[in-house]
Amino acid sequence: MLTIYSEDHRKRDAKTELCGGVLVEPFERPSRMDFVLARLKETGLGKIIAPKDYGLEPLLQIHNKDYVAFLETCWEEWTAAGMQGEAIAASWPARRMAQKCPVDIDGKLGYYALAAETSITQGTWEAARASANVAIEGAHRLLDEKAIFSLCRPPGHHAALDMYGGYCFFNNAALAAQALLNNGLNKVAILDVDFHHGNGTQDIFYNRDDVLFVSLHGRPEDEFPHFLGYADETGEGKGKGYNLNLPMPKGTTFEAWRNALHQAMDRISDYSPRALVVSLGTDTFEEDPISSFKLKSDDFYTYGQDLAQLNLPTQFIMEGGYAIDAIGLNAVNVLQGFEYGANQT
Ligand code: Q9C
Ligand code: ZN
Repeated sequence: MLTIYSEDHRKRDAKTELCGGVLVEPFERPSRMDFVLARLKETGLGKIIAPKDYGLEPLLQIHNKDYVAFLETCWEEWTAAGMQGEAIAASWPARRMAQKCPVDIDGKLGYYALAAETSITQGTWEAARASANVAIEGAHRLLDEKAIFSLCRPPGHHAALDMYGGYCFFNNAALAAQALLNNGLNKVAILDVDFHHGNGTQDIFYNRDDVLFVSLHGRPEDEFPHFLGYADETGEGKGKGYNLNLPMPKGTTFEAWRNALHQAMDRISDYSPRALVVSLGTDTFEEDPISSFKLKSDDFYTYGQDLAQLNLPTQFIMEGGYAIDAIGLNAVNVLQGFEYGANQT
């Protein structure tokens, strides 16, 4: 399987994450990629190539112009305002307040942030752009390949039309799906197996029927992003029936999770898409420090094999996974399982 990867992710190297009332070293850190790269090399999964730069145009098909401009200048504005630490949102346009973007950088951060854990720093823009390019390159390559691994960092599935947070800035899976559509694959399914609900991806495609979004995740009652991901969110307008959420309780085992996966796969088969994008987070792993499902490393191989049964051109997009020394094993297990399964069918 061909992997797309950019070294530029290293420019995203925040020192702080707001967690439990203190600033900690971010869970989403550059070394995550080293474990995936090491495992890719160890297993000989395939070639690893860098993406081209696709510029801002594809980003503007998914995100608001003013949001993209904010990300580009945020760090500059923050330092120009004389702030000491990294840029963190501290106030929001909450219920019954004006939904207007202020001029002040503190106000802008609150306007565009969906959560406060994600600090914006020098290099965040460059890394997020590189991650988007990794996703878009992968989508273009899927025209000639059966499967692609877009090794994206920073992750993307929490980023919406005009919001960042949950470690995400651009929605890489959405960018990939849109690039596939632009290339004439007229129906695309996105399957999100990251532990967290892909609120950004859901939001972006909520009123569209050309992209089916299906997500397996920790229940919003218990888990981040807390305010989206309920089972009764099924889409709106033309998109009615094209959004499927399968929330699960803390402690969910592979057996229960796999049943949900098969339900997700049935819905995807019924849709008959031309391609599949998998938002691949490995934070469902039992040892993940911020999640609460119970998957073991072998389970990732098993479900990779299951996914091959859909028999679709498939683009895997790296999302979360914070049990850092196991992220390579778990992610590549999915890819190896998929390749094994694809050879059987
Ligand atoms: N104190 C992804 O997996 N909440 N994002 C962390 C830790 C935010 C996860 C709570 C989790 C975001 C792409
Ligand atoms: Zn996650």
